[in-house]
Amino acid sequence: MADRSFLDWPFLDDHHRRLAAELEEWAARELHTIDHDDVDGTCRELVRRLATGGWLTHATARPDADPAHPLDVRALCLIRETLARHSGLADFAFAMQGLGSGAISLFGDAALREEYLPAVRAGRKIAAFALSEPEAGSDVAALATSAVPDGDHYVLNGIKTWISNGGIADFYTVFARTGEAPGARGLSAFVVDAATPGLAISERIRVIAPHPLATITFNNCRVPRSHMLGASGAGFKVAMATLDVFRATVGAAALGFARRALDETLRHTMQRKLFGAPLADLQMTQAKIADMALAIDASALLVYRAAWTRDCVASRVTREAAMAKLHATEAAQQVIDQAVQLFGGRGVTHGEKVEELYREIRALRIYEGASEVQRLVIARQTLG
Ligand code: COS
Repeated sequence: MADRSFLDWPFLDDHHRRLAAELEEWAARELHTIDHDDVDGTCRELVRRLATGGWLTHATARPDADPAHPLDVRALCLIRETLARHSGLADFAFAMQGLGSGAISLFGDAALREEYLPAVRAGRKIAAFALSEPEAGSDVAALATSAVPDGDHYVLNGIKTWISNGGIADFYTVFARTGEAPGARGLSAFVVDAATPGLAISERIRVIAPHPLATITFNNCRVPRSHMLGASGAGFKVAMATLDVFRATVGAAALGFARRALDETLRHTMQRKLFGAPLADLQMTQAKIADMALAIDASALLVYRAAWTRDCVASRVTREAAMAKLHATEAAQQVIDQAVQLFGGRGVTHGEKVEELYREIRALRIYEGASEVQRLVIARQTLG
């Protein structure tokens, strides 16, 4: 059982502690029968179960939320950490309901919030975040998808790729160039229903840890003006502010994967005999376990510091969120790699949890801002 002492840290309130305990119980009961063969079907089923369990209420702004703090970022992190420890796909399903609707929670007007957020909470609509393009992933200001005003609509043309939930989403938060100014100042954000004529899934993408992912094309896709999020030309800031919230939660998911790897390692090294004694008796094993435990605590401190800062101190946590994501994802990769090493041949065998974690963790160092982007962000914030 993963270390729970972090729940007593002052970053968290009692309602977070109750939430963590309830989710732990729910996850142990509901997530052990996840079928990974039909990934789309499994994700739909997970969204349904997460909705029934009431967990998706935390993925969106509550109707009565303080406008300055529409999301409880500590709750988001606790939920992602816990789900990731039990099932990578359950974490994915929860996270995408949050990220895909995040810009609506943060920037949507009353009508958009009312139209989409209750449906996301109830699992009736699956959400997705469509930012990356074939020629613009890290450099968001270079994105080329265009949105041209035409009466009461904008007409979208372009390609988005590596879009999580692509193919199963009911709507996409899409960032496109509206051209008010060059670069970052000429983008806007839109909510686009998947059934809108002109939106097509042009390719499904298969990845090392399977989850729904696709390339989407927009061909004269007409989106009502009322579906714009925030002001026209403010799309870059909408994207960045949304990522500021969700990057800390990516760190939390990485933390969940790392804790699971440590749990698996402790069980294995205490049972497995080597040279007539448990593997855990070897000092070389103990050095690895010490490094793993230390990396996990350092990640947890950064993740919950970022979440607490967003909830209680500052509306902008660019630096804290970047540090949390960078450290937690890179550290989790190391922790899981050590776990695989200690499992030996079993560690690279399909069906072993550590083998699955080894594949699951890799994308987290890339999506929602690669580690190199996080370093750039931290350096800029530090240089002032
Ligand atoms: N919150 C609010 N505003 C922000 C912001 C944030 N976190 N970050 C930047 N801005 C504002 C800046 O203040 C600046 O505003 P002004 O024009 O009013 O001065 C504007 O946005 C442009 O910022 P900046 O000059 O830093 O933009 P860059 O083009 O240099 O981009 C990086 C910076 C690389 C950091 C950005 O493009 C990024 O985060 N890229 C990674 C994107 C990503 O996560 N991709 C994965 C897709 S999602 S799976």
